[in-house]
Amino acid sequence: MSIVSPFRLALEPEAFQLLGGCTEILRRLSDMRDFFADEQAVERVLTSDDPVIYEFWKGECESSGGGVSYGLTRIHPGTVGREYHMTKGHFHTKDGDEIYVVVEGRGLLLLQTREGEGRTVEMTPGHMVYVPTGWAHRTVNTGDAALIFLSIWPPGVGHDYGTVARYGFPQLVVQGADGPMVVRSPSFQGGLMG
Ligand code: PAN
Ligand code: ZN
Repeated sequence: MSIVSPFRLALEPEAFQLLGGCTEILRRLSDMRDFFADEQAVERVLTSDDPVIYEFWKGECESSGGGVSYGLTRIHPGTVGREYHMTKGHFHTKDGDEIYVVVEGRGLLLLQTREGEGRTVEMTPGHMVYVPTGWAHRTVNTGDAALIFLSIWPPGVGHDYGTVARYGFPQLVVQGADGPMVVRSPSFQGGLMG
């Protein structure tokens, strides 16, 4: 039986960076070719730059109680074409619920089932969002500043990015004349995924 000591951690990228045992993952635009809708816009940006779209830091506490996985994500503000910066998004490969807690910034959480049912939830500081088992989730930064959020999920839950790369989400979040707009993705086919 492993014994885990209690600890406290600031919800800031710098604190997670300094934490021993935390893994840092950096997603640049070139890593996200299959995820943004406007392929021409992606290639246009990549001719001169390969910006970091988001970073996340994740750790795991192992204990006899089953443990817990946790991560802090920072999505930088901006758009690719008209689509706002976002995470790749994934299904969990095993059953496992997740909680997101918004620390700063503003955005939208896109959710979908394997049957293609979509939901959109606002992300604002001081709020949590529950992601039930079976719902793929992608976070979009619709603000002018970084969107930072904490996520907590059960250890051993794998991340399936391939299904999202192949099918996309039903919703696209794009910059409109009066701010962010959620529109139906023209390439989304629906049907059973995976
Ligand atoms: C989050 C995500 C994190 C990065 O910790 O992994 O926000 O998004 P992608 O994994 O889609 O690149 C989570 O949902 N963990 O399960
Ligand atoms: Zn997840």
